[in-house]
Amino acid sequence: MMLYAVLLLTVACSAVCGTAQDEKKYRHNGRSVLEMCLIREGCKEIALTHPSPDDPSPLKDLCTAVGEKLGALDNRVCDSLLSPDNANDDPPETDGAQLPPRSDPAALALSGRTNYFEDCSDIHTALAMFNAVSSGIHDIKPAGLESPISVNCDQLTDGGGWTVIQRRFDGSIDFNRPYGAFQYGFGSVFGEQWLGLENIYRLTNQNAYELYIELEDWGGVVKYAKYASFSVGGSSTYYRLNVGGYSGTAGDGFSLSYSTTYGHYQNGQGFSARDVDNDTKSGSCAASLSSVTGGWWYKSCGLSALHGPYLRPSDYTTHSGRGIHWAPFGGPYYTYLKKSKMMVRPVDFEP
Ligand SMILES: [Ca+2]
Repeated sequence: MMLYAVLLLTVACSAVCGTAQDEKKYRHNGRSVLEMCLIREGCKEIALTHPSPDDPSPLKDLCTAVGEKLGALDNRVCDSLLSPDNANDDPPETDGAQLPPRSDPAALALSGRTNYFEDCSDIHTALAMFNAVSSGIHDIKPAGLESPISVNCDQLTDGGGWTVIQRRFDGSIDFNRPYGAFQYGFGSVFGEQWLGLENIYRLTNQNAYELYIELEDWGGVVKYAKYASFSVGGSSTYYRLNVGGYSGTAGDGFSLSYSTTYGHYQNGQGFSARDVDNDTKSGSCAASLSSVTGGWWYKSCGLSALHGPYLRPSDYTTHSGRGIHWAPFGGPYYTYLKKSKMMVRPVDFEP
């Protein structure tokens, strides 16, 4: 396609294609004039292939956002730089099929397989192309989903590229819900949210993913737990937890250091909620008021439960049960934390 053709010209045409005077006049955010011209060609192609305002190409939004800079480019300069006459006589060895797909988000968006990015790491790559990396809300469509979903992208934490699957920070959303609610998600991308097990299953099974959990207590202490591998199984497994490779400062709340025969080891457990009991305890961890509560991957029961009631310090009594709970966090608030955020990213992501 056209975009590949112009990208190939990048290989063929060295930096000497433009004059020094042109470089100074048209350079933007550290990008060469040629790069800016290539970006503009990509945006033009997207405008042609996705002409309808209702046709959702994420790159189209990006092109609009940088349109003013692209519009300042001199057509004659771009035409000259992109002219085949400027290409080397020797054609480049590579061809489009050999380019790594993640290096060309425009081509990905145009591939016809989907107009959407698969996750926030792809969006990071696309934003980086425009020197416009920032966190924000985007529509993505993980492989296997029929419709896009709206998600928060964290492009700052630990190099960015994270798709947020859960966040709680003010207690505005009730997390005491039945299994079906956890299955399909609730809350809002603009506030507290649970993305839904079905979406998380699709998201974490299109690639090898890692998990980052950020937690904050009522004293303002922020800690994290990172897992080098994370996915959930499909509905027939009750969205079984597959997690491994802990590192971080908050401690391992999935208790992977315990023996698999011990009651706390949560890896491999199906998801439970107040009306569906997949734990190994007599009675239900998710429905218990005296211990942990809320939908989660329990065994008997475990060291974590991030979907308990939203308890402020003033709400907490010895009889109030546990709220947002991550036992190894430590400190006075570990059983009723103030904020939690869970997010996933492909393990091969490179900021
Ligand atoms: Ca049980």
